[in-house]
Amino acid sequence: MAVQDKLGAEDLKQYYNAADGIRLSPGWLGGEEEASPELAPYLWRWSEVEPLVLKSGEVVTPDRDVERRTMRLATPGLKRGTTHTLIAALQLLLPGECAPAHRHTPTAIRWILKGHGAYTTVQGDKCYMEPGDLILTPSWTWHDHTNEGTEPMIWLDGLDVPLVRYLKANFYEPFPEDQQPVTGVGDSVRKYASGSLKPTWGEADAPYSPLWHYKWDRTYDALTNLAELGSDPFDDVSMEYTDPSTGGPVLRTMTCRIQLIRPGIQTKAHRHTSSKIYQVFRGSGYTVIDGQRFDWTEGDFFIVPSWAWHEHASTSDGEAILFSIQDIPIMKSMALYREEPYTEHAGHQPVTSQFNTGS
Ligand code: 1HN
Repeated sequence: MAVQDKLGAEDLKQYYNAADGIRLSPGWLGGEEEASPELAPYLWRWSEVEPLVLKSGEVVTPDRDVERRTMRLATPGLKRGTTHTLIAALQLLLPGECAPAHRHTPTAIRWILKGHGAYTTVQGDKCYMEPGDLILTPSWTWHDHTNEGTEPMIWLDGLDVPLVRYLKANFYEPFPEDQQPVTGVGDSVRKYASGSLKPTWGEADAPYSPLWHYKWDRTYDALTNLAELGSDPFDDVSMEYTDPSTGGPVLRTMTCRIQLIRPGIQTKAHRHTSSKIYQVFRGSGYTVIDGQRFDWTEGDFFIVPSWAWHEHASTSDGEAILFSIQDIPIMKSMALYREEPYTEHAGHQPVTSQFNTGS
């Protein structure tokens, strides 16, 4: 190396020792800075997850100590996270229970899986949860969950906790009462869910969508209408939930997507710089991730790490619907988002292995 030739071996050693003594590290000697852990894709089966989530009802009760009864999707290689930026957890709320009000800087979404008769209150707005609904809890908004029905309620929580912790910006505050005062019922839906119309007054200037409840019937209508018109080669009939005031993603750190894979469709492979957590809302099929085949069926969860090749396929006897959260908005805000199509083998990866739980 040219620089080293100028000093004798002894002087060079002294130089490095002196630098080390005052905590300077020569960049030209190589070595990596701290990096986030390498993640392998993973899949959780609903048939295995659901019984343990239901059983968690016998283990703890949400109160001011426990706050939330959640079971996290804990990816191998991470301590408690699901990807390096996001976590997903299954939350169970039994009839008559209330998960008390609080707020935190991490942003959350709820993707409702099972049950009826429970609601989440977000900043005073009571949102009744039905399967297939998406409910947002943007950064620093008050939220509490109550089940006034007769069935156990289960939903998926998605949060950007690992990212916010890494950025040292994690703050939390409990609300003085278990429930915050209710100021409206479904008001964000009534004001903003029409999509193409919004009130002329009270312009929201919050850094997130003023609509925070996306009802399943509208979502499914949108998907089936789009299915008649077109599709994406990598994701088939794929839609992004949007902030009606900007047309952009619903949250600053996470975007939520819903995609319908028509019966018998196999998409082409691509990769992009975002991490993704999927829930199989309906149907069955498989996803090939970096050459490994992950077979999935209704209710399963799986992750696709950043920059991993992936392609999806549904079985021929029915449509499949995948919900996902992805950290694309972070990557785009830093101009770090890139995407690449897989060009060999007509766009399909050779399958070299098959995922089994515990493998
Ligand atoms: C949280 O506040 C909720 O409010 C759910 O329902 C899951 C996981 C990690 C940190 C905070 C909730 C959470 C969470």
